[in-house]
Amino acid sequence: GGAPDAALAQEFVQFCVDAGVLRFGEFKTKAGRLSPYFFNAGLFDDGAKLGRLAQFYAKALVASGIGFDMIFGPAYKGIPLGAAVSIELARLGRNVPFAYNRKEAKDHGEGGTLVGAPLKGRVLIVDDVMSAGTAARESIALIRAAGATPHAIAIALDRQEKATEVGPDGLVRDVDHSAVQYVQRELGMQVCTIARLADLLQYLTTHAGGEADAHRERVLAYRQRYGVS
Ligand code: OMP
Repeated sequence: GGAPDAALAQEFVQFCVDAGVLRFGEFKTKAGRLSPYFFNAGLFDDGAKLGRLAQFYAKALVASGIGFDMIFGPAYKGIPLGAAVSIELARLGRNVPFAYNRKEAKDHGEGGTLVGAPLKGRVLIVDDVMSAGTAARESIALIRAAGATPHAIAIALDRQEKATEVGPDGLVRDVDHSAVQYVQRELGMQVCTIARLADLLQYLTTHAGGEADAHRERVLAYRQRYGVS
């Protein structure tokens, strides 16, 4: 784990802005927060962009030194990501099994919700973004239920914001740590991230002037409200 490589992170943020994957405006997150920026991995929408994205994940993974036995791509967005990263790692001489899940169980044919290699050993989850941590919790539960070990998570962007939890009263509340910090500290998992909110802010500082200044102000205000240190 650890902080992402600063130069790789800047290169990645630039790539995401150029591809229109990283946008500024007003967006509602899954946790119901009004965000001034949004990372839409669905917009890595051609072979060249997916290939380049996979290279970023692979570089960050190799640099992290994280060991794992197989890759799991959670439905839906993690499926092409996990596939692309598996292909890139195999190209680099590191061929590992790959699996993914369906959101709906099939009632015919192969049955079940898991597709691909059997889940076993130390599993690396490949996903797009971590915000409040709901998606990560679901993947971890699924891997455990299959009898395998959720060992590490690779994501493109760590939004570095407060995770949520369901209190004894059944209400969802913000907590003082991020989802990434939670899976690292409480679950003992390793997290590999290509870029974080801090890298996005660095990018906006480097590209100061014009629209970037206004974006930076709004992102700073958002971080003030929902961010963690
Ligand atoms: P959590 O499950 O709250 O960690 O949110 C992560 C998920 O939110 C991602 O897998 C996306 O589906 C979605 N998301 C983005 O894709 N990009 C963002 O910039 C923010 C979110 C989000 O809704 O928080």
